[in-house]
Amino acid sequence: MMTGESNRHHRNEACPMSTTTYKVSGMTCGHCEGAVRAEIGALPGVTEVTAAAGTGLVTVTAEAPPDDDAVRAAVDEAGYELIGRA
Ligand SMILES: [Cu+2]
Repeated sequence: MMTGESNRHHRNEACPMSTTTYKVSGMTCGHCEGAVRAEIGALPGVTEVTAAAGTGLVTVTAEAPPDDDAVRAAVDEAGYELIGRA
């Protein structure tokens, strides 16, 4: 039996999505979170970004593990500093 093309992505081992958490310094409010989310979210392959000013933690969901240098550049572009992977 054929499976629908639209379902294929969500079948466990065929799914390459990865989630990486980074520590970012300098975020103090929701605007900061939004700026970081927007910049990282524009990187190729990134599907979701969550940012928490309170903890400085930024979680990036992408089709493959993100390039740390690209994430650092995006965070820098937003006006903050990437400390590293959390
Ligand atoms: Cu802010």
